[in-house]
Amino acid sequence: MASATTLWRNARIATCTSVAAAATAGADALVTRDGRIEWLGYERSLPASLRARCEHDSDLGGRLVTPGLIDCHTHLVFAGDRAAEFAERQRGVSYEEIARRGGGILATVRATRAANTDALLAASAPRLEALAREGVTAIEIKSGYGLTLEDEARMLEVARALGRRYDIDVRTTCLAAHAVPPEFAGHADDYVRVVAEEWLPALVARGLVDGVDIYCDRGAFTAAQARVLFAAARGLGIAVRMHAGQFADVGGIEVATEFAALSCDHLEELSAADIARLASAGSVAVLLPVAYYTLGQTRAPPVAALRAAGVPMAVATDCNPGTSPCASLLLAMNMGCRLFGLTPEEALAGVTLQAARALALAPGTGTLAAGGPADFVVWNLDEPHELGYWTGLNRRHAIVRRGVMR
Ligand code: DI6
Ligand code: FE
Repeated sequence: MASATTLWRNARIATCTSVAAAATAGADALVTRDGRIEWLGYERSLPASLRARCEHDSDLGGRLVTPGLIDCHTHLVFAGDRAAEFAERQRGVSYEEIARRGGGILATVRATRAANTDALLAASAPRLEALAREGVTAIEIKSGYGLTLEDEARMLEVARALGRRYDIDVRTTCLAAHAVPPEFAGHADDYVRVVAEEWLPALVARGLVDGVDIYCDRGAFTAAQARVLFAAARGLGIAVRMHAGQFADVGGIEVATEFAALSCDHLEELSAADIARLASAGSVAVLLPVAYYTLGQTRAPPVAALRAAGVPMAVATDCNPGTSPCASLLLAMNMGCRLFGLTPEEALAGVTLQAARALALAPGTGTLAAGGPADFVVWNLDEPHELGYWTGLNRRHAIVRRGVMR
């Protein structure tokens, strides 16, 4: 959509072009045209010729401006809920025990299969809407509650439809390797082979897949199974990512980094050798503090070691009905700080710069810089660290999407 040339002035702009640049305002004005940032800096140095071309002038009242937020790990398309399991867990039954009894992920698979596509969309929409209200302009959405070719396709179609409805950039991830469906009970290897050889090519051919993920953990899939899936993904030219180390280190990171995974996610159980692997592969560590909180886990990801090794760290909601019934990226940022020890600037960079990298979004996305997309959030706040500070308070003032305020 074309937009007029606009000068946005009197702002405190956290450009988020680096972690340090997420700590403080580094500009007070920007000029947008045709959905992109044409110029950014301090207004006093705005060239007169460019100012003369600006058709609109928008005074942002000294407010904080950040890039549009990016939630780089969600499972927000699903039907039903698992509040009854929450109640069971409150009585002392563990998440893994509930899963072994056929609850957990498979309970949501039953509900999702039973919902028609309209119902699935209607159930999922409020979650995306809540994230959008917080200034989320790009999001990753996984399949993984269908576990048949057609039900996985429906989930991915719903994810794409939600993106169109809310004008949000959606990246879809095939997570058919989330759990072994009842049709393949006891035959996980066969299931992974069918996903790799039949479903993935079919879903890719239908244009529904931007990335591939596998739940590689105790009680889920093995590193050897990840290798089979990732080899197929590579053959199709599709990027990979991995759920790893949420409960146990089962050797997944070695495989993920061998396939240059865009990200490895969770990472509560992560060895020093794997931190070095992430660093040399350039994979993003996606931290999911709300899942950690919901499950009452006690071993946080090794954030200090990840930081020291220079591994980029992103933060995401993990929005899902079992371990993270949460549709607030601001809350995830706060928990990333308080539970995992991130600095506020790491948390902000984690939902902008680093989240964009985890999704391999177009250059400039997740930052504010000349040439990049004009997607930004105007906050009723002064300083970027206030974003990680508040709990349960959304101070979004306005969202500018492709240069248009809405
Ligand atoms: N890790 C998680 O935290 C979610 N999936 C995954 O691989 C849990 C999904 C669920 O319990 O429904
Ligand atoms: Fe997840």
